[in-house]
Amino acid sequence: MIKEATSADIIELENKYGAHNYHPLPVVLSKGEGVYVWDVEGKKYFDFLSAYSAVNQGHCHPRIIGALEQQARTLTLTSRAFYNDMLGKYEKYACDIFGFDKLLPMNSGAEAVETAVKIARKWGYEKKGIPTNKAKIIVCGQNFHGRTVTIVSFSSDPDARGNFGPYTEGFVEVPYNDLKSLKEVIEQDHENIAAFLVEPIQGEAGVFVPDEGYLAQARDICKEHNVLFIADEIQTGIARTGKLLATCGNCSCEGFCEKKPEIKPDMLILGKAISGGVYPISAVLANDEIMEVITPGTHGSTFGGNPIAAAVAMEALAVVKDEKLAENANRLGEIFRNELNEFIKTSDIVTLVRGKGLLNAIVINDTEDSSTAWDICLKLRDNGLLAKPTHGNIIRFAPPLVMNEEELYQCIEIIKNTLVEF
Ligand code: IF1
Repeated sequence: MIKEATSADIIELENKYGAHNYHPLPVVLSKGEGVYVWDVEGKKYFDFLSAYSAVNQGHCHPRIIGALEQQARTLTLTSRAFYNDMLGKYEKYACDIFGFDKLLPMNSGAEAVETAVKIARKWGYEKKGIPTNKAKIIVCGQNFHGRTVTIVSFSSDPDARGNFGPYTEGFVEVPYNDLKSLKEVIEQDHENIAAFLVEPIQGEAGVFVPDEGYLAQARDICKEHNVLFIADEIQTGIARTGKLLATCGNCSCEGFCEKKPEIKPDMLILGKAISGGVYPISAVLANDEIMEVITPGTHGSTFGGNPIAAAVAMEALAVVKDEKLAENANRLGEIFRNELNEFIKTSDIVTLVRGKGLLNAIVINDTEDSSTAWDICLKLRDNGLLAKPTHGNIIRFAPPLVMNEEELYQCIEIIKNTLVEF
């Protein structure tokens, strides 16, 4: 009888034949359904990472898988050399939901960020009149926007950018959540600044939620100086933070929004959960006066806007609306933070919990370089819940948004019972 490969066998295989660009938690998953995943030995876990907020609709959502299967057996890829019957429908559907004139379809998040950088620069030269090759884009310290050479050129993380030079020029860094610095940098050089690129909540940095009003006032400063406000909602978007988008501000619509939320960005970048984690899909949305700088031959991608992506994204977005995932994320996020804040009063292992909707993190009361957060995640795994530290002593908690209250309370119990062991 052929021995089934064990987790150890598979880890060894990946260690030998795979580049070591990750240090995964030692658990080997082979099945996912809703809020649950199973390892190769059949052990069941709550997924509290959701593939970095890509699986907001839950693992293998039947409606999204159905759309994938249906399109996959019909027409998978035409390239954009020809039209296909799915792309226009998807572009309209998404533009109506998010309130923009146009969508440029890409595949990975980083590709969409690169696309937004290219559009901002081209707009800067052709519409704002910035002298050629002088365009600057403002970014935030501790940002994470992807892993291409241009994107890591403006990263402040030495691991992400080290030894990948020479770096792309034209980026200026300001501290996150600091309006004074942003205002200063824009005022001293506004004629050369094309855009401000920002995450509404900094995910990888450790789920930093900016002060109330930061995004709205940053947006106003940009508008005042004809600087494009670009929101990278690849991680915070698609209902994760308790609203359809983190930049929906106080608007509580489920998309298809007639109102223009007060923080409406000039360019919106989406990825991850726009496909429900079923297929790599990303997009940049903007209005005509910005998107029209893109003309035939100035940008492209073999798979960008393929029929499967169009079918999957429409269904994944419909699920968000039909199952009221933003409302659920908002309600469950409140419960999660309240319960963890109660726990913190009686524990000295956790110093704080922060987040919005179901994008939360706890800060462990130990040094950045301690292994405590990692050890806690190993114990959480043993206790049936999967999460992973972001940086050092911060553990991110981001379950699928389809979780119900009873499941959430079970997870809170697992987390509390695990933390008391430290
Ligand atoms: C890794 C976490 C990081 C993103 C934002 C663009 C991208 C991401 C706001 C690029 C991707 C992933 C990438 C993964 C770790 C994970 C992550 F916060 F989500 F956990 F790094 F910040 N903008 N985030 O979060 O999208 O090209 O990956 O599709 O690279 O280690 P991508």
